[in-house]
Formats: sequence, structure tokens, C-alpha cells
Amino acid sequence: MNTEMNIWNVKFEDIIYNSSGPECTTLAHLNALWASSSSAIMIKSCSPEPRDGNPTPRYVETDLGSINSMWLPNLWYKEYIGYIPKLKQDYKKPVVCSIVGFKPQDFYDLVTAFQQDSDVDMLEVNLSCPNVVGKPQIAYDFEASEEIIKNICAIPGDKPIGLKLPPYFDPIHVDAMANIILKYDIDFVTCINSVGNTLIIDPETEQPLIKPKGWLGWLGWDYIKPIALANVRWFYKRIWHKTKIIGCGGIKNGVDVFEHLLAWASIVQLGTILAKEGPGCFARISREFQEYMDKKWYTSLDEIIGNLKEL
Ligand code: RRO
Repeated sequence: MNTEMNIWNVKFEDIIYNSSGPECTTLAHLNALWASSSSAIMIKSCSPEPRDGNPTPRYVETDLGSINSMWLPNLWYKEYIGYIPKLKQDYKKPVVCSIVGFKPQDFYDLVTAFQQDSDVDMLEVNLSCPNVVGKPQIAYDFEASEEIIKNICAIPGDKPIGLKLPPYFDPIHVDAMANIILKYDIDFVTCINSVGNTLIIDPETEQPLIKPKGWLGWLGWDYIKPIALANVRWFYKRIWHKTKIIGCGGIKNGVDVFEHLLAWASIVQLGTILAKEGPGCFARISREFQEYMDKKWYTSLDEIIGNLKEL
């Protein structure tokens, strides 16, 4: 089955690439993604200054997924802008960059820099950065979100721009965010970021798994797939006619990809599985997806995306 996908004018050879999450921070990570079967290279959320992030242990894997409180370790947006031409030298795939700020002006400055002075193909603005101590996630503050979205959408530039959203747990909040998205030129949303403020205890050591932020961290993988699917579906109902949806959360095999597509994701991102398995996960999951589609006699993505059957 042909799994090429266009997100506005950006062409993906396949529907699977990495999330702004593990293994996309250093230049070595980005080179590994370039060499892998990931259909794009996503760069970790970058900030106005380089950052080391939180003390360790800050990322731990469990049988059901991962918990993290990384707090935005990244090289600095200018370092990534400088490296993108190298990643695109023998053009293999699009480069997407996630950006984040600590105040509204940061978002404006970084989007301006990427729109006007970079070779990036697409921009994902992280409104759900979860680990800033003492601050709520921006996307849970609808006034603050609208201000940022209005300003970044007014910046001249032709790169598609999207939002990385947190999980919402109440349809009223989905309505509030969807209404803002519909007012401005947001090209895509990525649902969802990790699920926050959780505690995992190791009964053997009688200790929490991670150290920062009072031991609370953000979950990925099996823990969160049903929440991710609900958010993809909720946003589909509200913004399908204007905005693409990228699915993220809980994907570890080809069947998980299929479920995200049924819910209405056009393309999906992998996080924890990349850390657990390494860059070989893209080829494996893509192959599994193809095999599952053959088994079900599907011949095109159009037959699948959004076609969750009524109950
Ligand atoms: O770096 C992090 O702590 C982090 C970020 Br920016 C994010 O968006 N999601 C996450 O789980 N961790």
C-alpha cells in the first residue's frame, strides 16, 4: 500500500516518524534519524538558550512505557538552525523542529527565526511543555495560548506551523482549544504530549523512579494510548475541515498505527519505542502496518483515516 503523505506542501515518504521526545536532541541522534526509516527528522523542542535539563534519574522505562522529567535539554535553536542544511544535504526526508519558549516573546522570536532564516520544512510549537516548575502548561491556559497563536500566525513565512497539545480530559477544554485553532492559520495539531504529574513507585527499592519535580513525571507509551486516541478523535470532530492531526502516544507496533489512523490521524510519531528499541523501530513498525493492512485487504490510506466504524 502506498503510504506517502502530504502535510500541506511537505511530502513524507511514509506515515511514521519520531516525536519531539527521546533520541532527537544531539547531532548524533539527528544523524541516526537521517539514516533510519523514519519518514522525517523531528528535532527536540528547542529554546532560546542551550539547556542541560533536570538532574538524573529523569527518564526511566517500565514494562508499560516511560516516565520523564527531562526539562527541555537541548542544544539551542541556533545550533539546530545551523545543522539543518547538513541534514538536508542529500535530501532524504523533511526536517521538522519543535520549538518552545518561557514567555510569549520567545515563541515569537523562535518562530520568526525558523520561518525566515532556516531550511526547516515544518514547525511544531510545543504548547504543552510539562516540566517547567511553578508554571502551568500553556495549552491549559486558553487566553495565553490564544495570544501566542495569534502572534506566531502573523509572522510571514511559508512553513506549515502546528501545535503540540497536551492531553485534555474534558470536552469543554477541547472545545476551547479547537475554537482558537479555527480562528487562526494553524496547519496541524499533534495529539498528544505525555500525560503529566504521575508517580511510579518501585516496590523493591520503595523509591520513586525519577528524582526531579518531587518525583513526579510524564508518562508515555501503553499508559497513554487510549487518552491519545480520544484526543485525536475529539479534535477531528472539531477541526477536520481545516487542520491535519498528527497522532502521538502509545505506538509500539503496526496495529497501534492503524488505530491512530482510524481515529483520524494522518501521520504518527513514535517516542518511547524509539528509546526502548532504537531507530530500527521505524522499519519494523512500518512493515507491521503494511502486513496488517494486507491482512485486512486495505489498499489506500484514504480508506482508513478517520473511518472508525460506528458502534
Ligand atoms: O523535556 C521535557 O521534559 C519534556 C518536554 Br519539552 C515535552 O514536551 N514532553 C515531555 O514529556 N517532556
